[in-house]
Formats: sequence, structure tokens, C-alpha cells
Amino acid sequence: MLGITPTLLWKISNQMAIWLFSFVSGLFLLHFSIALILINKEVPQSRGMLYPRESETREVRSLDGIWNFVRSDQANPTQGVREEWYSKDLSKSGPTIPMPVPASYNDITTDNLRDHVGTVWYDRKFFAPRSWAVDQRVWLRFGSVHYEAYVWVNGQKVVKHEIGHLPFEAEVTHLLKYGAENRVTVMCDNALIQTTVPQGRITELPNDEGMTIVQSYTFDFFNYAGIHRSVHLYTTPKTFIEEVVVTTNLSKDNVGGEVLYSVKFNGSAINEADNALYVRAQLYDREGKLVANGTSDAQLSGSLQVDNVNPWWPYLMHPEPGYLYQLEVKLHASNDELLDVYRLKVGLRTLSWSNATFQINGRPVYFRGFGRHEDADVRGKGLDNALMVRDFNLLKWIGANAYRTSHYPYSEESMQFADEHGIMIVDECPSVDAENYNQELLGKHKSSLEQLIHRDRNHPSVVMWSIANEPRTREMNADSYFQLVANLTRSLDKTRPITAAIATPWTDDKAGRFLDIISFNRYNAWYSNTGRLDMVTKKVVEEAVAWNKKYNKPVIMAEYGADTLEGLHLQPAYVWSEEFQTEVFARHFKAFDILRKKGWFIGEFVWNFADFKTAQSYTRVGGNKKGVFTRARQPKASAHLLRKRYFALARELDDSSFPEDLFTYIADMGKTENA
Ligand code: GCB
Repeated sequence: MLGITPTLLWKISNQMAIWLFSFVSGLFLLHFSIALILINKEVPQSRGMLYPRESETREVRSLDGIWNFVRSDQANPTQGVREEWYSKDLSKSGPTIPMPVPASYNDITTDNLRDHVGTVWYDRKFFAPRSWAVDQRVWLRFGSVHYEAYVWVNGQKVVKHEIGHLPFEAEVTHLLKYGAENRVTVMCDNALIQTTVPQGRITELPNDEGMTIVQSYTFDFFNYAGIHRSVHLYTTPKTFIEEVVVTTNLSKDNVGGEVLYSVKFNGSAINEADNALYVRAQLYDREGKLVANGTSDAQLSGSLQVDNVNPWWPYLMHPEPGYLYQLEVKLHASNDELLDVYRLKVGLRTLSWSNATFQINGRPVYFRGFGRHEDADVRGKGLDNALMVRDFNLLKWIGANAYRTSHYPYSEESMQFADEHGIMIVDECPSVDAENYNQELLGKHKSSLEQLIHRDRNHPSVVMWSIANEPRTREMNADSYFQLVANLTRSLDKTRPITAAIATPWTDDKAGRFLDIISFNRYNAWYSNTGRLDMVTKKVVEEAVAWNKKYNKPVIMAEYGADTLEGLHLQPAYVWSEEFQTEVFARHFKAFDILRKKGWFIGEFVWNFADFKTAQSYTRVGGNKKGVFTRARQPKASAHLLRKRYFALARELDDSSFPEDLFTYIADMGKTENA
């Protein structure tokens, strides 16, 4: 029998309980149709977690770099906790290897660390300057660790966080040695079971040496793990701005704008009598000119009026897309002493939706974009600025105006970049391929949305919440489960519509009625009727019409595509060839143009932006190859076709002009193509 960490033990016993439950209820179901009663419990509320930014009252220090790393022995995984590896340098407990942060650890070494299941350990040293000892608080913040993290500072446990792709932090003021060296230790567990988000299964299987633990999951991307995003130490004053929530309004003619802000502080007032803090808010335009300012009410809320506003517009919908103002928030004591300053970018825009359209600043939007992944060679899901900037350059080159953060929240840095560049985001939580529904899963699923909305609510680029990808929505309990998930999402943000990407046939789906916008995923000529290019257009039209008829809501095709090996050319088109992918796209375009005329079809998202890694399977050659770009971010033939379509749509719908290199000169055909 394998030794097991408390976490893993807990996870496995939980999984067994669920198996047992499914078995018993399965027997039951043979005779009766019973529904599990899901209870709507409160989810824990996130606090703080403003993106770390320097100001005259705050310092930020990065802890990114090379950390020390140890993988637990899968056959003896309790060892690290039992032997308290966190109480001293990891190197004193055994050999360590260097590990970059941020990065997934899986593809860094040449051994099978890639397929490790369970816990791994990281540590590093850092200095806390003497100046931080006085009148400050110090926070340790992780952009994300996948899947579960335990953090110690100088041997003291400071925070535990479950669910990857989301930030977490803890105050470490009292644990640090100032003017001296400190140590941070992280234990990270990648195990996915039936109550994690997303779900997976851990099984003990016989191998050539005895028994081994195997992780499996049904979702279609590699379960990369580790410290995926930046680690920061940052300081705040003792009394500081803990949260800022911003919403915006525009007048009907888009000339007048309003920024509504609401601030929460943490800490005590400066002197006993002083419980009347207030906020001064100032709004600056792109050139740094002050355009509005004001003082909050006693609840630290207020509004700023902006004349001749530059609204935030999506890319190609306006000559100046992604216009951002800077909001400066200053927290004052009642004696006017300045306590804290925090600045954030703000885009002024309105969203509205009906049963047929989705509008931004009063103008209908047609989404042309992608499902994507955070994925790259070597670094896996680790934050990579070079890759992020390249990806945005490609998005703009191809004329896309949107993407879905399939199938989990993307980095905060990429959300800021999307704001700057006018790329609309369908912001998805990490619930992918939910196979069944239970109370514990519901709690974590809701918590993932709470954390996501808390993190991303101020981004103008976020125009929709996606509450799941391809859950089994025909299952029993899917309706009560999704009703509770959608209700929570709506209660947290009424300013954005809700969607979910559904692959269950429309006839069986039980979740669509809780959404504002229906997104469906379908692989005609690929998973169904493989190779049959003559069976695409009609089927897409029929399915979209059926979804619309069933729910009377706007419809998006959120995934379509075909795996394509770059460089494989076969004429006539044959599966896996570049010709086939191009043809599959063209057949879909035809369907989309028929659907657009109906008035309620509002977007097309190709699967996928780039090739990405998956678990090993005989259907995947080195991963999923449905990318329009290769994993190295170079275009396949389909990218050139898609570019023509996306710019043609932008010209037709938003009057934007063609890039000069969109069409290649062929011959003077009397009337040139781009005339
Ligand atoms: C889907 C999933 C996506 C997969 C894709 C595929 O429906 O949403 O995660 O990668 O199909 O290529 O199979």
C-alpha cells in the first residue's frame, strides 16, 4: 500500500465516498428516479487581492526566479509533511533541483516529472529590508498555483489555497525577519478528484514494479502544475485600500461618462476619534490630463462625471480601441492625512443584451474570435510575457475582436493587455467537463466564480462570464446545479451576461434556461461525420436554430474546428491536412452568414487559437492540433483564410478598413479584390 499525504489521503477517501455514493445511488436509480438535493450554501467571500502595484505608499518586490524544488516520492508522499520539510531549507532534507518560477514544472526536466501525481515542494530565500519593519504591512501574493497550495514562511504556515488559475495572498508582517534573510516554502498538489474543479480521477494500478498512482481526466488539455504565475511581496500602510470596485455608465449619445467607484479599507483609523476616513478619486486621460475628481461619501463610494468621454471600444469597432483612463484612489484620514494610494486603469463602456443581441455602448457586437489555452513548449502554463505579447499581435493581425478564456481564468497580466488592446473576453471559470454533480463540487465551483469575479470585475475587456465548459447538462441534478451556479454569478455581477459552452445535444440540455447567451460547441466533419465536408453547413444552421428556438436567446458557436498537422497537404481535402481545416472553416462561414441574417446569431469562435498539449491519447499526435497557429505561434494555411473573413466582417459590420497586405496581387482582374 502506498504511503499517502494527508491531502491526498483526504482526496482519495473523499473520492471513495463519492464512488460508494454513486454506486449505491446507481442501484437506487435502477428502480427510482431520485434527485440529489443540492443545498445553496454561502460561498466564502474573497478579500483584497488588488493587483500589486507600486505607489507613493506601496512597494512591490518580485520573488520570481529560480526556486529549489523537490518532488515527493509517489510511494511515500507523507514524508515531507511528516518530516516537516518546511521547517528548514529543502536542501537539508534531500537533494533539490532548480525550478523556474513562474512555470509549470512538468516539462522542465528530462525524466518523468511530467506525469508525477501528488505533491511537490518549492522553496527560496529572500531579504526583507529593514525599512519594512516600520509602520507597514507586508503581503505575500501568488498569481496562481495549480492545483492546491500550502505556503509557509520561516516554517510557519501562512495560507492554503485550492483551485488553480486564481490569485491568493496572506499577510506575513509578523512572520518576517526584517533586515535579514527569510524563507518561503510551498507544497503544491496536482491531484484532481471528483470534488475538485475541474474533476479528475486517481486510481491505483498495477505496473511492472508493483502498484502506482495514475491521474486521469476527461478534459482535453494537459494538467500542468506548479507555481504558474508571479509571486510578489508587497507592502501597504497599516490602514490601506483593500478593494476598489468600478462600474461605468455612458449617456445615450456616448458623450457623457460616469465612473462609479466603491472602496473598502482594512485597518484601524489613525487616531481613536477618527473613524471618518474618506477617499479622493481622480481620473486622468491617456495624456495624463485630469478630467474628473471628487470625494467619496462616508461609505467610501462616489461617482465621477466625464465630459466628452472616450468610450472603451473593441478592436476594429473604433479607430481608437481600448481607450483607458487612470483612476487614482487616495485614502485619507479625517484630518486629511494621506493614508494610501492605489491606481488602476478604467475603461468607460456599457453592456446591454436582449433575447437577440449583445451591445456595447449601444452598438450591436458580433464576436469573431477563438477559444484559447495558456500553453507553450517547456513552460507549460507558466506566465510568459513574450508569448502573451506575440499572441496579442497575432490576434490583431488576424482581425479577431474576442476570445474565451477556455477553460480557466487566464493571467491578470493578459486581462490588462486585453483592456489595453480592445479585445473582448468571455471569462471562463475552471469548471470543465463536469461529469456529475455533488454538494462539495457545487461549493467549489461557486467559489471559483466568486474568486474570478472578484479578480476580474473591473476589466472593461470582460464582457461575459462563462460558468462552465461542456458540463454533462443532460445529467440528473444538472438543472438545480446550474440554477444555483447561475444565480450566484448574477448576484455577484449584474452588469455582464452569463453563458456556458455546451456540447450536450439541445434536445437533452437542462442548463441553457439559466443562461443569458447560449454558446454551443460542435465538431461537424470531425467528431461527427468525420471527413464529410458536405455535412457541415446545414447541420450548423439547424443546430443554432434549434438552440434559439428552445431558449429564445442569442446564440454563439463557441467551438468548431479540425485537427491539422502543419505541412500536411492533401488535395482533395483529407482529415488532418491544411486543406481540410481550411475547407471546414469555409463551410462554417457559409452557415454563419445564413445565421447572421436571422438576427440572434452573435458570434463565431474557432477552436483553437494555437496547438496545445493534452494527456497522452491515440487521438492526439503530440497534443491537440486544432490550432490556427502552431504551438510555436506560426500560421497554418487556415489562418490566412480566417484573417480575410474576420477583416471582411469588421468592414461589413463596423466599417473598418482592410490591412494593406490582406490580399495578394494575382492579376488585374478589371476590378481588384480590395478595391
Ligand atoms: C471540446 C472541448 C475542448 C477540446 C475540443 C477538441 O469540445 O471543449 O476542450 O479540446 O473539444 O478538440 O476535442
